[in-house]
Amino acid sequence: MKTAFVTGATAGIGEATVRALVQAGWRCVATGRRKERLDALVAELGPDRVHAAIFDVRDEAAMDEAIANLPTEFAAVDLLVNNAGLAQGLAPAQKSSLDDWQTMIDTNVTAMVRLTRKLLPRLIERKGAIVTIGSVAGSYVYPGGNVYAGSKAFANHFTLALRADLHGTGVRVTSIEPGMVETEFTLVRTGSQQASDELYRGADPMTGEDIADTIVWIAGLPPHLNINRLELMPVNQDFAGFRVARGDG
Ligand code: NDP
Ligand code: 8X3
Repeated sequence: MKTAFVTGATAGIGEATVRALVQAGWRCVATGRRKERLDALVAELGPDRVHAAIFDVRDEAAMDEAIANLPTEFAAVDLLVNNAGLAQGLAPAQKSSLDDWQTMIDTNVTAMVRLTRKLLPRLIERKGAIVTIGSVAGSYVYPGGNVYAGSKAFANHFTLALRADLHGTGVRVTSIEPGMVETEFTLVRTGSQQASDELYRGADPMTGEDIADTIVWIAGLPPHLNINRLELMPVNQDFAGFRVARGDG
């Protein structure tokens, strides 16, 4: 049985990915800060299939401890799903909070590259795979996207750069770049369930399960085949965004 290491498994895309991978025959290390949610996943799917690693991805010592304490049967990692991440705020750059910006950089960029670097030797040994959840926000900007968009452009591009460095190792690397997925993402970003409900209302957004199924499909492809980038959107969202500001009001 193969092992996946899925970050951000307490909600949304990550939680759905753990369920879908287990259903497809994988065992998973499921990470996140909310212990009760990870405990519930273990209870639902079984301790032989899910190991809960409770840590804040921004805390390097806690990350090291979680990796060092992996039970033997979960320690040989075949698939890393770099999913944990967040947006904070939608204010324009000139009104944004620097603390929010730092949190996004620490989580979406620093923690993601750190964990990837720490797990690379295991992934190379197993000729495994890395799937990073970037975003369309890394390719198409929108007002208030600022540092979130920048962090996801980094995630998208770092993932492609990994492909180059891992040339010849047999490790497959994929950047998944979704548009609107209804999860806790907008609740976290805005702090408002109402704002979240309004954003998704009538849009028929993608679900965590949609992205999870895509990850399972990619992870199950034959070892000679690599999906480099995959951009997904709900049919009701598109990427046309040019604007003109006129001096005459
Ligand atoms: P959710 O808010 O539903 O889930 C985010 C997950 O990330 C949670 O499990 C959360 O766990 C974890 N996480 C956040 N910060 C930390 C931290 N400091 N330490 C450990 N875990 C952390 O959002 P999504 O499922 O939507 O987001 C998953 C990924 O998908 C993110 O990288 C996001 O940028 C990306 N994405 C989302 C899109 C969307 O429209 N929803 C579209 C494109 C990309 P906990 O809080 O328990 O620690
Ligand atoms: C999340 C998608 O469009 O809200 O990465 O930025 S979007």
